[in-house]
Amino acid sequence: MSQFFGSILTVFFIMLTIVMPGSAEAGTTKLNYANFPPAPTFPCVQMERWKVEVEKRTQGAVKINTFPGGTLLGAKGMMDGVIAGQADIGCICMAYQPGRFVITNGVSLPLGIPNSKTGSLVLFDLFQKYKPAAFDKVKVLTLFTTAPTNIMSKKPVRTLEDIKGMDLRASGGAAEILKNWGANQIGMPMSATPEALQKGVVQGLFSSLEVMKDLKFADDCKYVTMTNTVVYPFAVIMNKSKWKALPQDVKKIMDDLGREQAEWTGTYMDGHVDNAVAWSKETHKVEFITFDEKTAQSWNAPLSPITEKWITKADDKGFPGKAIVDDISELIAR
Ligand code: 3IO
Repeated sequence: MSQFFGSILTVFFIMLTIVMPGSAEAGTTKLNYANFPPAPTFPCVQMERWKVEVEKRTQGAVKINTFPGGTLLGAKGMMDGVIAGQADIGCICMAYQPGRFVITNGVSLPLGIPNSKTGSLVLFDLFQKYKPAAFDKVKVLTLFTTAPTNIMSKKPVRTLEDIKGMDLRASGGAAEILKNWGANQIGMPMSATPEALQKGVVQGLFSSLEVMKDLKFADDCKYVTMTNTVVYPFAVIMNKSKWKALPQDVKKIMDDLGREQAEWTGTYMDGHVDNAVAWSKETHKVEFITFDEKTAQSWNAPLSPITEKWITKADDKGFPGKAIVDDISELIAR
């Protein structure tokens, strides 16, 4: 008798799952998304926006659990951690491994990207054109860049003399710029910078200005020198077998979101930089140093060999250096 009721119950539950395919647990895919900097920073803001959009557009079939602040994977271990499946999705800054991501780091050359929206779309379209082999082991979900970089420092930097030998933090293409200005460039991820600034390991940094507010650098850095130089490139990557296992309609939703997310992030970044600049002036009395035309020229002159040198190095590694630079310039103009 109990066996009979057991069978009836089994049949009942099988029927229940058949008639209720959309029921809460059935078919829910859960994905872990790792990020290296603290939650208020722009890579995490765009992560939360992507999460909301994916959950909405898949009508709850996909649930994203976000891990800001390096709680699941840190800056340096992000790429290999996602390849190994320690996180399903991760956000990388390509500038932290310039030798590994040659083509996409081309956007960090001094070619005149004016803002984050342009930079993000240039990077996204460059990636689609070249499909760099460096990403063969992952699925790329979206890409974006920072706004152009400026010098944030404890002491004022008004002339090239002022920056000579100053311990300043930057990575990738931005690091090359600092070296050519004669600074003592120190490389480390953004996530390590607040402590380095507080301990006096560095006297400032070279990055986009929204961190003055988001990471409270305005507490230590009372001076900003406006150079509006290169951008930092980012990618959001997914474990390849996790991607392959997704239902076709979910893949399409994520693919369709890729370029839109790049543009959203760029637009958010540009607006947020403006906010952070106003906030730094008003609440922290930060001085913003701008150059007259003649001084600007003296700062641009040392940068002219950078692109040619990069082309030669890329060629040596088997990449079409000149074609990449020409494509970036053309994408910026578009
Ligand atoms: C960056 C990285 C993490 C959080 C906020 C940020 N704003 C600008 C960057 C660029 C970058 O990766 C860096 O190291 O300056």
